[in-house]
Parts: sequence; C-alpha cells; structure tokens
Amino acid sequence: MSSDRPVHITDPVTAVAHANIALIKYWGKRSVEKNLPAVGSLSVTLDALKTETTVQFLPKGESDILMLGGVNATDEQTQKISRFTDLMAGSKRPPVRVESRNNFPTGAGLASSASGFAALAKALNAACSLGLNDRDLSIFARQGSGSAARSICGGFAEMHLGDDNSGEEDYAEQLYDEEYWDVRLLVAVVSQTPKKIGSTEGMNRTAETSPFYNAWMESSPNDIKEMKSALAARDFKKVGELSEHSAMKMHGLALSAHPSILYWQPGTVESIRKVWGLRERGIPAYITMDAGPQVKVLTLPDSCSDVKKALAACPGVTEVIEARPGPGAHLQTTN
Ligand code: 2P0
Repeated sequence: MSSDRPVHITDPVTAVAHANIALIKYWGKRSVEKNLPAVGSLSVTLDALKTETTVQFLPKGESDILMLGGVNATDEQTQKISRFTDLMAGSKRPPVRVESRNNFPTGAGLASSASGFAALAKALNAACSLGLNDRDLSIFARQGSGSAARSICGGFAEMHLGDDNSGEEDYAEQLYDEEYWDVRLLVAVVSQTPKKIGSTEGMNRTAETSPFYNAWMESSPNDIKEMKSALAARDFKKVGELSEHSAMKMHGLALSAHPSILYWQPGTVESIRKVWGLRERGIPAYITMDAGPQVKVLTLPDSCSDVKKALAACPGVTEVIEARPGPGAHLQTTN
C-alpha cells in the first residue's frame, strides 16, 4: 500500500500525536522486514507526552531534511524518515523537510518513536491528500515503529495481530476513548541518557537467544483477553496487576537474552520498591516500564498526589510527569 499519485508542494502541515504506554507489552517481531509484531498489545495513549511534527515538501533538487528538537538529525535518522515518506507518498515524491519536537526526553524509554511516527503518518496523510482512515494510518505508522500504530488512537487501544504476513491485519484499534476512565500514569524519570540497546535490536536479540521466548508468545493472547475484560469492568486492581505482570515478564524476557539486556538503573529499582510499599499500605499503584529505565506508575486520581510525592522523594528520580488518557493523532489547525 503506497501512493503513486502526484504530490504537490503545499503549505506546511503540522500534526500532533501522543506517546502511549503498553499495559500488555509488545516485544518481538514475526517479520523484521515488514515490522510485524509477534504478539498483540494493548495500550493507553498519554496526554502529557506529545510530539508535534511539521511536514513541508520542497522544490526538486533539494535534499530531505529532518530536524529533531531544533537540531539537524543524523544521516541514519534522516534516511529512516526518507524511507517512511517514500512508503506513504511514493518514491516519485518531491524532497521533504520534517521538523519534529517532543515535549519529553527523546530515546530514554519514553516512546518518542511511537508519537513521532504517528504524527508523521498523520501529517503526510494531509500533506499528500491521501485521505487514509485511522486503520490504514495505523498500518503505515507500524512500519515506522511498532508502538506508533497504537498512538494513532486516543484512549485505550488494542494492537491486532494479523494471521498472515501481508501486514494488512496488523493495526491498532480504539477500544475506549480518552474520556472512558480517568486513570493516571506517573512517569518517574530516572535517566535522560539515550539507552544503549534500542527496542528493535533488543527484540531481535531476545527472539534469537532467549529460552523463554516461546512461553512469552504463548502467554500473550490470554494476557490481552484478561486485560480487555478488566478494562470493560473498569477493574483497577486487575488492570494494575496485569500491567505490572506484563512489564515484569517483558523485562525478565529481555534479561534472559544472551547477552542479557538490562534497561534498569538504580532509580528504577528504588521506584519499584517504593510502589510496592505504597501498595502494602493500601494505595492503588502498579508499575509498568518500557524498554528503558523510567518507571511508569498506574494509579487513580484520589491517590495521585500521594504517589507523586513518594516517587519524587525516591533516590535517583529527577522528575515525575503526570499523564492521563490522551487523544489520538490529529492535525494542528493553527500553523
Ligand atoms: C510496547 N515497546 O509495547 C513495547 C514495550 C517497548 C517495550 O514497542 O522495533 O520502538 O520500532 O517496532 O515500537 C518500543 O518498541 O519498536 C515498544 P520497533 P518500538 O510499547
């Protein structure tokens, strides 16, 4: 699926997309080439973590330009964006300038690729007048980054797992919008240093070397099924327990790769223990983590300020960001 219609040079188009956190994790690919996940996943999109991406096509003869947070990106990053733009706009497209800004640290396990590719897919859709629906946008976003497929959707989303290798069935679908349930997600930032092993490399190494990989894939469908029931019932305890278990299982899996992959820092362990201590005192708080050291804590509005204070006082925690369920990718109307 790519467009061969002519792309006209128009005014810049800006789209906004938000990061998401997987409550049931994606880890592993059944096709590296097509970026097809090996397991389904289920996420909530976060209002406080966002990427704004502006796309402008340029006159012939110029080169593709990628600016990240106001500075020129590396050649490797620019080439990835060029290939993604070819995918959506066709290889005969004019050169493009893409400018992307995050309001959170890049590359430290705060899912910047999810919001980044979702925003870019949304902006290219408008800039090239492709008229794609959310399902098709999600399929494109997935080819930039697996988790980006979910950031097309607002609120709670399920990433479906296709049963063939076409990729046409591997897309995210909204289960509930952002108004469905006022849960809070606190991000305890323990490191802003980009991680040494990216998600793609980490997943591939895990799939090739972990003796537990098959067990991970086999247990995933039931995790998703149980999470969907818990969400339908707004059963916070169950949602929290399932989220924490999925995150721990994913990190245990990464540890079981050879060589081991360890994303945690000392502040990660401090934060986990703090949350477990809060729970022993009856405070509803459950951890989840992505492929990075930050600890994300799922809690409810009434407990949010207590959990936030406890996390902020944890050794190694430099910042606590509070998020709620947020909107799907959308165009910014004022340029
Ligand atoms: C997730 N993560 O479900 C899992 C949990 C990180 C840990 O999806 O290789 O950047 O580009 O498809 O989307 C982050 O991985 O990986 C991710 P690619 P992506 O959110």
